[in-house]
Amino acid sequence: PQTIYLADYTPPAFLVEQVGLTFRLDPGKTRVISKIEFKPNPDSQSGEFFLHGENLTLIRAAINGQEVTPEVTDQGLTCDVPDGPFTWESEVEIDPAANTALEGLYMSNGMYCTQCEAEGFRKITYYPDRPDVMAPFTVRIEGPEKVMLSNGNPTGQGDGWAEWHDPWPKPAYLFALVAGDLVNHPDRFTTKSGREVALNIWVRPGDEDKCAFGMEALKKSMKWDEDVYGREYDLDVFNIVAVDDFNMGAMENKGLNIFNSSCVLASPETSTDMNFERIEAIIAHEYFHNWTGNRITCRDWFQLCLKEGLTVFRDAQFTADMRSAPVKRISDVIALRGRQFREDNGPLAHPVRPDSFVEINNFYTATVYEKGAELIGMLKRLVGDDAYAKALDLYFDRHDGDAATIEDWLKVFEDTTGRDLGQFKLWYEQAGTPRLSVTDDFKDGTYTLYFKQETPPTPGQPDKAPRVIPIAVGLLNPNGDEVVPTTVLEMTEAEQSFTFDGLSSRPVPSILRDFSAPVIVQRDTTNKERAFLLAHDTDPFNKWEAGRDLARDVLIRMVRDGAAPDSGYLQAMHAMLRDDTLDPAFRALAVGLPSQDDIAQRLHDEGATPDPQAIWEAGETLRQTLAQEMQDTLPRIYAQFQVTDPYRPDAEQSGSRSLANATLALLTRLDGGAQAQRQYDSADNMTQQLAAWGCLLQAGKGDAATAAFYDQWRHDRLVVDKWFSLQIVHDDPATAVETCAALTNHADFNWKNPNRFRATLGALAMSPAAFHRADGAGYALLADWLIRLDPVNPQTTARMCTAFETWSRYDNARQAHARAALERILATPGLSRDTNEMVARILG
Ligand code: HT7
Ligand code: ZN
Repeated sequence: PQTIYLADYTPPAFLVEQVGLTFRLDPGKTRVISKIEFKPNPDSQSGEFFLHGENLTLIRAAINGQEVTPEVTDQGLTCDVPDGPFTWESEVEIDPAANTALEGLYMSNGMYCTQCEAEGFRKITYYPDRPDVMAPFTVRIEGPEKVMLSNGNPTGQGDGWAEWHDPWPKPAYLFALVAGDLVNHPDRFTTKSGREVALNIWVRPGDEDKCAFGMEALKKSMKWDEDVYGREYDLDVFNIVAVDDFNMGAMENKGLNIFNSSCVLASPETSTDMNFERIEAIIAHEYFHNWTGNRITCRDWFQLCLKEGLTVFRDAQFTADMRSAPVKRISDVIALRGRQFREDNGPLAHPVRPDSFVEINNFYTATVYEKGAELIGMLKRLVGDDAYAKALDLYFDRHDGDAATIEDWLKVFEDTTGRDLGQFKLWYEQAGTPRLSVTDDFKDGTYTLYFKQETPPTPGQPDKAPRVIPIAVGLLNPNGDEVVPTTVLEMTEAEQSFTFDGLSSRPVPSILRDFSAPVIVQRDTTNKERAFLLAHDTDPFNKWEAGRDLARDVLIRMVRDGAAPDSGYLQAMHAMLRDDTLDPAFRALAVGLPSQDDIAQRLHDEGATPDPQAIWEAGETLRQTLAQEMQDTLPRIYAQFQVTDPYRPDAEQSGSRSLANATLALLTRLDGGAQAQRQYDSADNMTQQLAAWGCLLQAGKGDAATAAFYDQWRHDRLVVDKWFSLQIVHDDPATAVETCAALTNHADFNWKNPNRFRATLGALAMSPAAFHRADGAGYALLADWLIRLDPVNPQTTARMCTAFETWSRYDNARQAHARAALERILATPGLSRDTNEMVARILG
């Protein structure tokens, strides 16, 4: 397979002035007729006319009305063209019903649907399918479908046809078409300049009652983007469609966002509080792309973080404003460490802006998205809030309508602030998570912090230069008062120290407040100091972090040294749980343990070989001990945080439920599931029902609830996904592989549906002790299914290969099993480019 390099970028030979498309819909043989106005690009040296095209049957082609016979390959076509502007016409036939890869035009439950990012448009018609070719689109759809949608504004419709015009020049990856038997949940929004926008959420009949929350989220997002970024919506309609078969969460097509139904449909009975929060965030994310992604797009796919990092950052700001900022920050850091640090530490590590790829779909990663967002956060911290706002205004002014680069992005900050961001750019170019070692010293009233940064080698990048790291620091007195409020230290050297004068006693440092940079802090400290910070730190993130560090230390000692759970930790947690001055959502997060994967990574970093089963057992023991330590408190907290008001998925109520449910999980370890059974029987919302069922499963008392849950929800595909998942996630690791295998034989296991596949095999991959079982059964089962899925859906297959990315940290026997599974996948005849690239990189 061919590797594409950022360094090889050249501008397109031809630009597009206008696109006209006609679709004659038919499940097995849809006709796509295109009429495209091309003009030579004065910035290009090449005169070669090349159009991408894959899996297309060319019926006819013409230039300026004259039939032509292009040279066609399986990648596209070339053709002689006249000098100057010309009109290209083609007619192709495609087969949406046979398109199981869910890329291009495909069918989902009888509905036509598209997914064009990154390179799906070339499966619809011949076109220069690259993001730096932008054009207005006019689309006519012909077919018997009740609803036929495309981008932009509707311009006409009649019996069997509908026409749309999108005046905003856009790259082909933002094209969308949806047609089917859909019903809408309508609403309206008036923009700040008075434009009336018709809003619709389109769903399958029967799902109408699950749209209201998504619609509110959309209106809040529209208002927030006006208020905070001054960005107004720019079309007369904004449509969202829910689709059951979708490879990712959602897609920001101009004026016609397409959503995985799991990321938009919500009701209290069928969705958890976490589902509601995620839906709100994804709706905001896709909406915010209208400016950061659509109006300003990426020059090429290497610049993906330009739109994704910024849009993730914006959606995080939105959630922080709508809900609790500290809880959002803590949850984001948990996710970042769980997915991005893991990626940065393994064979798939790559820069936020990669410089080469084989298959771009493999680069929609936590590094591009989440680390990309962290870079924006650091930039904002370094330049300050006012300069950030000015730079963003300049970015929108200067680049509206452009296909831009990271250089363009950094330049607006340089021009706004006069700062040289050359060193900051390393964050985009160097892979790997910097280790920040910290030591300190106190003498004659002066406190000194010494920092050293080091980034381990990553594939293709053995040596790293020091980066600029904003380190937010506060200092506390031994009595718990803050003597130095949050100060941002700017580290630019490999080793650097900072002093604080005039202190009467040695302070306790609170380092990397609010997680001011995506680094791993390494500091020898005592559990006494951690407990002190847990009790006194004024920075909510570091307060939580102190508890997390304590728990990690305790777990590592338990696994590595066979130590008993530390009593200091137990007491600190107990005090925190009882502290009614703390937000319940914060308490729920603080009482949680670091993930098994986190412990495995830390042990590996220390040079030890992690044993996934021992890590799981230590977690179980620690939870059991915590429950015993808190036994007098748990019933009170559980009762105190029962919500009696009608269900609302807001931060306040969901915070209470999360604490009550965290307490229930501990209580279950004491009462064997009696309280969980009562909660299960009386639950009137999915958050309560699912939490109770999870506790029962964990306690080995879940059989009746498992059957009842299925009977109650078998008609609801999104709840059935939960039913598949939970049985695996809460199973004993000794039997979870067999449970997963048995579920793949269930009549409802539709493995071609990505949600169901992820709910089942993804749940196994997310359960470290089960997936990394010593006999290799977890690896073998996943490999079997990935081999089966690959010819049907390469994107989802390749994505799930990441389950193997940590394989080399385990013992020789496990490594041999994992290698055998990976090699078996790699040896599969006809393996997709997507999966081939992933497995080859994972094997190293
Ligand atoms: N920009 C989108 C990324 C995307 C995608 C979405 C659905 C299916 C396949 C996809 N490939 C890439 C989603 C986003 O980041 O907002
Ligand atoms: Zn996005």
